[in-house]
Amino acid sequence: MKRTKPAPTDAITVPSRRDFLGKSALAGMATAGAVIGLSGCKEDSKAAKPAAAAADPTHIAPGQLDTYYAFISAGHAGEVRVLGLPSGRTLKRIPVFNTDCMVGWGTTNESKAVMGTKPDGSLQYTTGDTHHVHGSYKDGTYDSRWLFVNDKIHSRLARIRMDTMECDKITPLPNVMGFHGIFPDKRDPVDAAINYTTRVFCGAEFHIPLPNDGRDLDDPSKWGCLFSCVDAATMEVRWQCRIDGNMELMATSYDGKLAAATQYNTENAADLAGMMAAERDACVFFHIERIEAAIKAGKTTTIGSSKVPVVDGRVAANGDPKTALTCYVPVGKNPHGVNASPDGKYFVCAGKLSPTATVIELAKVMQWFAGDLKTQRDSVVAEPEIGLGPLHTAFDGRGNAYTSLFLDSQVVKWSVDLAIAQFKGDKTVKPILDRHDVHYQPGHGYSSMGETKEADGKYFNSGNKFSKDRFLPVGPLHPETEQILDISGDKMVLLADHTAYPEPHDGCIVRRDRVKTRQVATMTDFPNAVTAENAGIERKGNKVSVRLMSQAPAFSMPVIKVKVGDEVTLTLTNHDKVEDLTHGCAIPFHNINFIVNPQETRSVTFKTEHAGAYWIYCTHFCHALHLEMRSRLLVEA
Ligand code: CUK
Ligand code: CUA
Ligand code: CA
Repeated sequence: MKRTKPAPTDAITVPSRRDFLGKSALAGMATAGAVIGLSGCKEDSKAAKPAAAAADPTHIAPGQLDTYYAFISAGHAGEVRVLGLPSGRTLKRIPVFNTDCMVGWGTTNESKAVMGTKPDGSLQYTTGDTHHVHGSYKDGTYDSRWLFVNDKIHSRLARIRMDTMECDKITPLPNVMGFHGIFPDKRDPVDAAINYTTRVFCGAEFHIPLPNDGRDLDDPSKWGCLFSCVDAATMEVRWQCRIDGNMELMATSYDGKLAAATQYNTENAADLAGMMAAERDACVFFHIERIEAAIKAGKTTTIGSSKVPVVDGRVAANGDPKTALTCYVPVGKNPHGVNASPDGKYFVCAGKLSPTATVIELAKVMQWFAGDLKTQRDSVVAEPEIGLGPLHTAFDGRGNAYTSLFLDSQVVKWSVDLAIAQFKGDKTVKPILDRHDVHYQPGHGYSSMGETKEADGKYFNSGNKFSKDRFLPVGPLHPETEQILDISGDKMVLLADHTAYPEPHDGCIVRRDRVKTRQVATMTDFPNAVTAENAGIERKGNKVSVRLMSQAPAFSMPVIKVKVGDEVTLTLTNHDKVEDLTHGCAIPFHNINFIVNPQETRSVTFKTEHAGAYWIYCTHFCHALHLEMRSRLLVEA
């Protein structure tokens, strides 16, 4: 398909191209590049300079700090990244489902315990696919407690401590495959003792036999998908709800009453053509209070060996709105994202295969649950035509929505109120306020504080799936682009491109005062801390415990003697208190490499196989005598 010039900003009707649901277009999308416009590169549609153009806001002068953190999922790299915005500088990579030899994630016993091991002590999985990362909430905004992120490959939910920005817990979801959408609950605290987000809601994209133990392999019509609720504090799966169709993206309401997931496969089909058969798909809403009451009342089953209680949210079991646990609201064909507006009133679903966004009013969904709304579809209050391939929507807190258009390679700004007025029949209004090209094929776009009640409408980050000509080429795989736009004015202004190592999906942009970190740990928080009193070597049979301290520029033992065939557990506590004074610990030919930050303790366990001398050395430049910071591991035959 040939790319046409970007539509003028007020053009909500470019009907010939935007009436998109022809079979051939769909087939083209299914089979590859034809529709995604891979052929041409294009010029920026605007040459406008930043509103406050004298100083480029993305240029943070030496010594100055960014005003926002951005926490970004890294797709099949399996980690979470932390950027400073507006500069786009990378501040940190947080290993989660992947391994990382900079910190020793996947090497230390502590990280292995979080990641999960097989009976032989090796890691169960070393891969992950992180798509959605969200902070925990209090009073409708970030509370600096945790981040949550999904793993689509192995259906696990990870929690990251915000204070250290390290993963501290990973929970597998039972009977789930393709865990994709997540959203923590945003409700205000209902109980003084629970002053944090208590639930994380998780959608499953792939339907599977339940349980997946070899049964029903030839009959996908019997397969199912479970919606899961995880307790944020304990990270245990509280309950699950079986649904019809699948779940992709998730959103939660600000009052804690509703969670919802988009469904592109209401058909319950097992092949591409089948998944595109229906003219409409759905956004399925969960009535959380009723589900939790049903769980309490024991109206549950269990599946396979899982003990997690499961309620039935399928259509057939939920015919009466007044008792229904779920409400399936019809939306555009094969939708993608669903996002909550910061005023708490609406969820916006992006059409993907329909050139529309669907605005659902939450009060009307609650009306349906009360039996006071005729059909589920009556909760839809707007469905503006916005462009081709809408995927995700962000908000500015001033009533405007910003939707990424994958096929058009644009971000479109539109007014939610005007879209509602148009839907009511006012033909004079034009909901589309602006369009801006991005480079190229955007996935998620997210705005500063846009997923909170404090949405401030300053910046929008567009996570683009293709960068093509935007950077120096580096072989077949290009970096992706993250483009930051100034959305504070009437027109969007592109401020900067920065590279992103593949493949970023979603992110959240958090005002820096909403993030509280600590730079130096407390030694007593580590039960295995090594102190002057308990340092040294201890042998029990062939198990040797080596308890070591680091203080620049030395390890506490210059010589450590063990024997071939020993199982050595080396525990290292960093006794330095100076901020940023991290030591590393590498043991050549033993595959050991990890760091200990000030006042932290980490341990590793390894087998000695070959007699010889091995220099244990510090890997992290810590002192003028860093290179001299070594100990001898002597392995005796
Ligand atoms: S999905 Cu990645 S671009 Cu996993 Cu949030 Cu839409
Ligand atoms: Cu310790 Cu380098
Ligand atoms: Ca479908």
